[in-house]
Amino acid sequence: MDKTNEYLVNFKGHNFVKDVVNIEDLEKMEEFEIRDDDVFIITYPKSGTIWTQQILSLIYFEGHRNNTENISTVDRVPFLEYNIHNLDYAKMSSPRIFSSHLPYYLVPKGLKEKKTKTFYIYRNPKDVLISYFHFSNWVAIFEATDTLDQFLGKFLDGKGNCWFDHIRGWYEHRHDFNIMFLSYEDLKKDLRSSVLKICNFLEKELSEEELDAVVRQSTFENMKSDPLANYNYIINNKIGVRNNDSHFLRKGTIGDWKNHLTVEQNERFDMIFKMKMKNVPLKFIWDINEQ
Ligand code: PPS
Repeated sequence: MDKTNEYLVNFKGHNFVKDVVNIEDLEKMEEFEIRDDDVFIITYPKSGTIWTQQILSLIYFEGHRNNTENISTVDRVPFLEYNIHNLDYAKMSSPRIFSSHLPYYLVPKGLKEKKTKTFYIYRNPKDVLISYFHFSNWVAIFEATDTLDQFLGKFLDGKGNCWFDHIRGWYEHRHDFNIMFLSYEDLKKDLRSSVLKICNFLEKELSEEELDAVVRQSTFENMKSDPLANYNYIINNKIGVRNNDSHFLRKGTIGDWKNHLTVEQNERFDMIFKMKMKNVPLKFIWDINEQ
């Protein structure tokens, strides 16, 4: 374990947020006991984690299990490596759903038995960058960055938490897992079809009404106004913020990067994207009007 800076700690080449990670959990991660009916959501930060947490928790819990209506999404679908509420994962009843930002090489090895279903949700990295920039400057446990240009430099350099390595690693090792790749933009462009694809992969059949309910409760507007479906309460009251004007669900759209990146920054991004994403044939959508 290396010391990286006052906000981060590095474990086996990957940076973790110091205030919310427990290194002992990371040390035991490889042996973490997986159940066949567990479900995992894997994301690089700011790629649609909470959205997928909400969708899966609605598919699994609403109407299917009692007494979950007052539990926040983050506790229904906890983060494997950031157990902020000290839940006893071994005692959770099945099916358990976990989310994680871990790179492929740090996840529990039981996932490689390929019984457990895993989703990899990805988002075009220019929107990830902008979302991450705002988030880091808002939440006190992250390192604030003065300018977008500095943040862009760190993002493209990617030391310790590289978007390019994360997605490439998961993509190139996809055959080791029972995994489905789905993009944030797919969810945004056609939420209903995406929920259906998710249900198919999970082998879950919902009635039309149940499907409608999942879609209705997973829209940006609904989640933004539902305190259980966004982290505003936890972040504002327990984690701490630098300003009170932001929200976890900020814009929720495709192409916000166009409002922030200069032509030069965009060209720099494109050049590195082209180089680092060679032979990764995943489709990216950069604009809300793109098909
Ligand atoms: S985190 O911190 O990694 O868990 O963040 P994550 O949840 O992955 O990403 C947050 C961004 O996802 C957007 N979001 C949504 N967009 C559209 N519809 C819905 N329902 C939705 N829910 C979350 C959220 O607004 C963040 O993106 P930005 O661009 O900052 O708005």
